[in-house]
Amino acid sequence: MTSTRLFLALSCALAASACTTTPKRADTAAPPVKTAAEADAFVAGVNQSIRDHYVEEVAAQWVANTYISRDTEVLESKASERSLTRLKGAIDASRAYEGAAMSTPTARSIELLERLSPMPAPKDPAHLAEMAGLGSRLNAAYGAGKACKNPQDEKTCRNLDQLSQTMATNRAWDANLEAWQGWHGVARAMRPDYQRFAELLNEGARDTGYGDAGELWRSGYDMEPQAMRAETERLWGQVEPLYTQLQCFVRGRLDKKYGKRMPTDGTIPAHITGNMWAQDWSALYELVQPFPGVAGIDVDAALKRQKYTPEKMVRSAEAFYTSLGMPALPATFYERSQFVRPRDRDVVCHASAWDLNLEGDVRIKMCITPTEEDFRTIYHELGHIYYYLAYNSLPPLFQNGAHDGFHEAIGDTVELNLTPAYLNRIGLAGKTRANDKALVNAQMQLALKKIAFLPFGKLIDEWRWGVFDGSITPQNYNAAWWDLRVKYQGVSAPVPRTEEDFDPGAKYHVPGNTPYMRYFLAHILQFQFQRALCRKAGHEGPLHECSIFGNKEAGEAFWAMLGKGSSQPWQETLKTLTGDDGMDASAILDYFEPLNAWLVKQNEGKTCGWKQGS
Ligand code: X8Z
Ligand code: ZN
Repeated sequence: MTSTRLFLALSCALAASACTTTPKRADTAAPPVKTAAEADAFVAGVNQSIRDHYVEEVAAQWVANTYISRDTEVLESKASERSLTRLKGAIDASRAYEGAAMSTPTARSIELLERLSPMPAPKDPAHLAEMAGLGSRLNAAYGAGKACKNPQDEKTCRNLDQLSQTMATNRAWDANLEAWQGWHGVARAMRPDYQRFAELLNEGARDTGYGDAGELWRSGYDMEPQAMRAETERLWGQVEPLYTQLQCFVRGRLDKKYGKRMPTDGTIPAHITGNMWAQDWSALYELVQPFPGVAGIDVDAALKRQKYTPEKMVRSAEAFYTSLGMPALPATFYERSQFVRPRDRDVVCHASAWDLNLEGDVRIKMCITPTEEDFRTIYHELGHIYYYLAYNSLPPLFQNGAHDGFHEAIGDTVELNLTPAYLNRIGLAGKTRANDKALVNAQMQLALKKIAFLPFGKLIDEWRWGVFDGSITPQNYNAAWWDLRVKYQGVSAPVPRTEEDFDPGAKYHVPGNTPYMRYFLAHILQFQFQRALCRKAGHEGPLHECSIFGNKEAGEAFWAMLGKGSSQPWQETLKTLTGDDGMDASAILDYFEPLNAWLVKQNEGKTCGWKQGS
């Protein structure tokens, strides 16, 4: 699985020469010099050990996520404890190779080892066990979470799907507030566990040689951790003006609808964005559509009308990938995946993609309903699946994304090709006439997903980095969370919050311990990838009109990139596909220029932006 607690693609800069040395640590005594052959053998041994244990460990995770119970939680946490202990042993043993001459792939493998897990292991075995136990418990608590009017009566409970559906389909202020408060109430109980969990992650990070867990997470980008932080600032600076325009326009429409109930500080209350976390505003399209008379695209209605089953939705997404020349999914994918929410047990419904054996036993775990949102998420998940398949022939240590943002960007790139013309071609949209108004409508629809997400994508880990480095303390977990929500998103809490609340825990990736900056990076990268693929496909004209459906040249270049896994610094991988030297928001900005121009005009004379700090 891509967001697993076991494996994570994190890598560090290495010279591109054929032979290099691993950096020496100042605090270690002079080690006996190892030969390059010994280093190769060490790495081969680590790769073999990963293969030997992988199936059992991931099987435990799979059942813990698809059948939540006390027992599967025990199995998962014990498997994770053993796995992290072994990983720790390998990391410790790798210190003997510091300063030794070795081949570039071997040196890179050793570097990757340290950052393989976002859950670094404390030296103290009791603490390691405690950390693994908390990780499993938090994950299960999220998966099994329900908001109950009467906790004694199951029938009064609603799970996340049901609460989310209310928020997406019902525009009534009070109904949305009830759903929002219900789910955020679930997270309160996670607070003490999370606090302890964060302490243990930090202990593990320090025992591995990092200042704190955030520094370890930021070290996975082939650059210094502080340069990585600066990079996220730089990218945010590029896209912030576009986000501010969107926020301003959407807030104006919400002001019209909700009148006096709206705050006067320019922020949008989190519960009326159509999404539990205010990270995707697609559900507001009806309310904000620029040209109401001009036919928009209603994929939701088409999926329902045509009685799309979950499997049919998945096969439709698969057909896009195979049209690019990528292989058909193995039969076991359809036999073993979880497509729907089981009727009789709790599961973690948050969508994920898994590789159960590093050699083709790939699966997704979702709770699919016939909605456009789920249809698009399937494309996203298949991006992970095709990445797994493309790099399955590499050694396990290289079976990861070039960086974790790459992994998240693959399916999203393919999803960008769901243009009105393509949707028409597969029968999910009528014939749309291309004109300026239809274009602005279509761009608004996409921006409510892709642009609205950007500040959210950035702030989650800004919060966790702060928790890990101590600048956010348990006494102000929740207040700091809302400071960031206001600062970046211009989204505010709909009702007063206190430190009894633990609103970050309402978002899967916090109890699930999945680093989140990857999604911010992916939202920038996917437009870079799309621009490059469209060039390969010979597309001329504006980027938003391009669909690479059926294009084998683009497919080949894409597949070649996936096949590199994490075997080289991501900068090289990016350059080969795109020619770009680094991540850059110019592609996303170019893409949305028609909408941006329209928004700027609409917002003329308005005071955009919002007040920060209370
Ligand atoms: O978690 C996901 C994927 C699984 S890797 C469904 N995403 C983020 C989220 O839901 O918060 C995709 C977009 C952002
Ligand atoms: Zn993903």
